[in-house]
Amino acid sequence: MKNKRRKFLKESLKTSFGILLGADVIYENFLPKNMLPIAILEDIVFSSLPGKSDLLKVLNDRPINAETPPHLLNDMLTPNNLFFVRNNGIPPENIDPKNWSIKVEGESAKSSKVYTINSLKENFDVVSRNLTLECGGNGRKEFNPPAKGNQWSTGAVGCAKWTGVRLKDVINDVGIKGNAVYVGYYGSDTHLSGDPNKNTISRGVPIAKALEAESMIAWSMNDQDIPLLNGYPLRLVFGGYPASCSGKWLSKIVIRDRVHDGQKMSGASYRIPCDPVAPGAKVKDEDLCIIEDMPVKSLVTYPKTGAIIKQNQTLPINGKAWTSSESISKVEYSINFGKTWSPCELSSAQNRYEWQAFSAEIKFEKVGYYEVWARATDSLGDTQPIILPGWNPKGYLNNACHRIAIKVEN
Ligand SMILES: Nc1nc2c(c(=O)[nH]1)N[C@H]1C(S)=C(S)[C@@H](COP(=O)(O)O)O[C@H]1N2
Ligand SMILES: [Mo]
Repeated sequence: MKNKRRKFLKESLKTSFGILLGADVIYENFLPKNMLPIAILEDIVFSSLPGKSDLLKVLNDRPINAETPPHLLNDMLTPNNLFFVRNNGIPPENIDPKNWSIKVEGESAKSSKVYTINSLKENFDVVSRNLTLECGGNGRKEFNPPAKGNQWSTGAVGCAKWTGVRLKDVINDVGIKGNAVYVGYYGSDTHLSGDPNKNTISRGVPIAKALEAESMIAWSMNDQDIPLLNGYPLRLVFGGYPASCSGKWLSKIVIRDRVHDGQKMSGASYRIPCDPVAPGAKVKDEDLCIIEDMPVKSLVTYPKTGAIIKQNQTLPINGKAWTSSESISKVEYSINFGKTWSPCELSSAQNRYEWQAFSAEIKFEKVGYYEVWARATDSLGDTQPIILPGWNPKGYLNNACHRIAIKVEN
C-alpha cells in the first residue's frame, strides 16, 4: 500500500516530495524505497509561530490558525503564548509602535481624528479588564453535514487581561451623530493574495455594543505587549461577541450610519439562519442574521481527557464558564451521560465577560469508563445543550456540553 502510494507520488510528481512538503528533502536519495516522509504520511503542518507555544494545535499555517487544547486553558488568565490565533490574512511586518496611529472617522462621526498609542494613553482613562474572546466558529468540527472553514474543536477561546482605553471614550471624543448605527474597524494585515486593496476582514458592532464600558482599544495583554499574531501593537476587544469583531492591528475605526459593510460582514460570514433550519438546508443570504451575543459555554480544563484514577480516589475537576449575559449563575457536572447533574463550586468574575472558574470533587462507585460532562447556565437562565445546537451553514455557535473521558481502575 505504502509502496504503491510512494510510487504513485513519485510518478505523479516526477520531481521529489519537495512540492508536497514545501522544502527539498535534502537526503532524499538515502530514503529507503518503501518509506515516505513522515510529514506526508501524517499530514504534518509545519509551524513555528512567533511568540506561541508549540503545544497549540495548528489548523492552518497560511493564514495562521491555531487552537489551545482544553487542559491548557486551566489558568484564570490564558498565557499569551497559549492564546489561540485566528488570522484571515498575513500580519503586518516591521511594526513601529511609536508611530502607529489609528484614524477615527465615518458618516456618523462629528469629526475625524488621528491618535497614536501615546496620545490614547495621555488623553483617556487607562483601564484593564479580563475579557474572554471566542471565535464564532469555535466547535465547528462537530457539525454534520460539515461546514467549511477552520475545523476548530474547543480551543478557539481564551481569557486575558487587556489594558487600553474604553472605545466609548475615544468615539465620544470624535463625536457621534444621532444617526450612528454601527462601529466598524480596519486592520493593517494583508490579504493572502497580496493585493493591497483587498481587506482581510473588516467587521464591526452595533453602536450600543461599542459604547459598553467593557469595549476596549487595547495595547497590552496580560501586562505584556500583545503578541504579533494577536494584533500587536493595538487591537479592539469586545467580550461576549464573536471574536471576529475584535479587530487586530487596528488602523481605522469608522462610525457608520448603517450596518458596517466591510469584508466578512455580508453573505454567510458570521451569520446564522434567523430561524432554525434542518441540517444541510440551503439558506438564502437574506434569511441569515448577523451573530451578536455569543451563547453560554464551558470547558473542563482539568483533568486532561483520558485520565485514569483509582477507585478509592476522588477526582477533582476544574473548568471555565463564560457568557455574553451578565454572569454565569451555575455550573453542573454529570457522570451518567446527563441523567442526573450535580452542582459545581463557582467563582465570581472580576468584571463582566471574564470567564468564571468552576470546580468539583467527583467520586465514582465502580471501576469502568465514565465521561464527565459540564453544563453552565447564565443569568438569563440560558443553558448549554447536551447535543449539538442548531445546525447552520458555516458551523457557528456550537456551545454543546464539553465531555472528557475518565477510566476508573482498581
Ligand atoms: N485585522 C484582523 N483582525 C481580526 C482577524 C483578522 O484576521 N484580521 N481575525 C478575527 C477573528 S475571525 C478572530 S476569531 C479574532 C481572533 O483573535 P486572536 O487571534 O487574537 O485569538 O480576531 C479577529 N480580528
Ligand atoms: Mo473568528
